[in-house]
Amino acid sequence: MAEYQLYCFGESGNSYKAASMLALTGSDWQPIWVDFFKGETRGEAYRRDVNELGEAPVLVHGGERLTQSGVILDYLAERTGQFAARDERERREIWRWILFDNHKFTSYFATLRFLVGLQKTGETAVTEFLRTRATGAFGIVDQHLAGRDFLLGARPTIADLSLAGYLYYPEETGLDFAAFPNLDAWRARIAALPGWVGPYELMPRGPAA
Ligand SMILES: N[C@@H](CCC(=O)N[C@@H](CS)C(=O)NCC(=O)O)C(=O)O
Repeated sequence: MAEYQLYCFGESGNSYKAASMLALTGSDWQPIWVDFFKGETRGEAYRRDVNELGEAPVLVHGGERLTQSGVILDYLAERTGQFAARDERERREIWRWILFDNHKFTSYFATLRFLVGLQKTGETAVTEFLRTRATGAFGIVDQHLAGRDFLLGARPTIADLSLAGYLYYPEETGLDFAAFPNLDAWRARIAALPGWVGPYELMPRGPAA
């Protein structure tokens, strides 16, 4: 059995945040596929045995079971010493971006992609609202990245892996990356790191995918 087990599924960018960290750090890990589209995360057994929050990702490491991608990233940074903060100030800066990611960046963009790209809802008031909010969050990150290679400066950290989690999926969202040149160059810089693998190559997808 591998050292780390990750409950995940290919379409989940939150899972991908953890999976990409495991890949980029050369960790010994194996995915455990979660059948999200058949409702596994909403089932009683999953909430009882895997994650009471009813979400993926979940990282299992020996006797540890961790949930929330930010917590998993922090744990792996601490264990591997890679993509980690070098001091307390950096640690706070990393958490500032991870919290922004979870609240404003991933939350709006991932929901937009889920509705437009996966559920194919077409345009609605909800998708219009989400695209406006995602565009605002993208603009903030794009501006911050002007003159910086990565969120904290010259070196990539788990903050970058958190925010970039949903930026490699091919599904349509109606959001144009060309409008955010710093963000677009930054996601390419992350994809050029040694050991980087895209989400659908790294994590299993269901039989219907
Ligand atoms: N803040 C959480 C979000 C996790 C999350 O929303 N995961 C989704 C998949 S991307 C999920 O499992 N949703 C299950 C559900 O809503 O039923 C994290 O970063 O881990």
